[in-house]
Amino acid sequence: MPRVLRDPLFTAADSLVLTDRHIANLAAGTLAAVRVPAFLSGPTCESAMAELDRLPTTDYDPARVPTPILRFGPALNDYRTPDGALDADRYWPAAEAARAAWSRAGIRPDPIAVSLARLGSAWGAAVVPATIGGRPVFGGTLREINNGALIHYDDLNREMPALFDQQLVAQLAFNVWVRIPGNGGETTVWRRRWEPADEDHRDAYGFQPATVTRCQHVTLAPQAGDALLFNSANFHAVRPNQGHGQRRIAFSFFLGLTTTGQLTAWS
Ligand SMILES: O=C(O)CCC(=O)C(=O)O
Repeated sequence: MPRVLRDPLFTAADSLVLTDRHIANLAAGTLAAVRVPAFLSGPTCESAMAELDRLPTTDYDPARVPTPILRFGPALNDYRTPDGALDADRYWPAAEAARAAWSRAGIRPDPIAVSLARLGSAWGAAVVPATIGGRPVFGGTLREINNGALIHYDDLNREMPALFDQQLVAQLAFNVWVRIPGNGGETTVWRRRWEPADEDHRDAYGFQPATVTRCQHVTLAPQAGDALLFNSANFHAVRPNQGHGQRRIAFSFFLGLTTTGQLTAWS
């Protein structure tokens, strides 16, 4: 049997306090993930759940994301043209409509605002929206992933190069859950990034399991209220909920570390 060599730094940290060091290590690619238990309080999760029905939800583009994932708020890569640009005519009206619907829903406390403020105080400077031609993009989708998510990576520098006014050196995924299934729904992050040869193992927006065979990984099963931050250039996936009628609902956005040391957010 070949010896399994492990990277001792690629671990999942559990921490009540999120720090700038966590964010820096995730951006540098050494740390696998940081989970912050009870990032949102029980009442904040419950009041968000009570208001969710007021938000207009839609599926991702089924041609790109065949597993049903319900979401509120536009995700930039659903508005990607075949050459990696933004379909601005479709994106901006959707972004404005989502902003208006979010403010009409008036969810208080606002889980996105609370999350951005905590991330900003960990980093020591406010998180600002990423911009395109000076115009802030939408940040803060709500996603219901009950049937899992394929093994995939998210790296805007690769998917939509030079889209933002800001230049990104790292991209992190932030999720905070307001509902979690009793069984299933774990998130796995592999110590493995995309390579050109992986294109031979594409599976819709994701990649076949062989892509990550024998790669070191961490698997996390967050509870409602917990937040999870990881470097989204690492392959990651979500196990389907086990059992009927269980819901897995998170507020989520990406964080980008820029060449000027700023944290930007988008969805
Ligand atoms: O829901 C999760 O655990 C991760 C979702 C995901 O794929 C992402 O945030 O990029």
